[in-house]
Amino acid sequence: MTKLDILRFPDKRLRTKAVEISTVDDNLRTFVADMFETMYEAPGIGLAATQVNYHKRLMVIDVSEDNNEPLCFINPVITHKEGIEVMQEGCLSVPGFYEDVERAESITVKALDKHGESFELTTNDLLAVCIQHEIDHLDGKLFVDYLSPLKRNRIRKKLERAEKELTGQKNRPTANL
Ligand code: QAP
Ligand code: CO
Repeated sequence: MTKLDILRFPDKRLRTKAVEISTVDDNLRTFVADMFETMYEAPGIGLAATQVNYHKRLMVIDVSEDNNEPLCFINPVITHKEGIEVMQEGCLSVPGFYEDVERAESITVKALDKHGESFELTTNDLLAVCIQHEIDHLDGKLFVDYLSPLKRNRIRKKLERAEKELTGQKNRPTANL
């Protein structure tokens, strides 16, 4: 089992559009297990492959209290959307920030499971919102894209500063005259 590194906004790699997966094999299942481990340890309720710099259409979700309802979606496609719901969202790639986002309240999604079997799921509320959030990642989209440019830039600047402090690459001038 391997815990994977999660890319953080505004990393450009989060803007990559993921490609479809053609074969579901043991290698992929190992990667899926690593994604679940990474998500549970974060802890988070959803993780898209894009966030761990793997640009294929794969995401894992578990919105249960006890982390015992793992859902794996390969090549997910939303086939139906209904209603509107505003929910406060966060993201492992945007740590520390939570904002209201408007999405469909109820959806039907079609995907392959980790055995390569096709399934369809109709759901609402948190799970429906989470599925839409994770599919956005596979298309290079983040929840901050739904916010005003002002809010988004504030978040970007705070995360850029935090990143510089973390890597010790703070670019300070040697002389301030
Ligand atoms: C997406 O997000 C989601 O800021 C999944 O410091 C979230 O798992 C969809 C997390 C809410 C719908 C509603 C965020 C962990 C986890 C943070 C997550 C943080 C630590 C976010
Ligand atoms: Co996210």
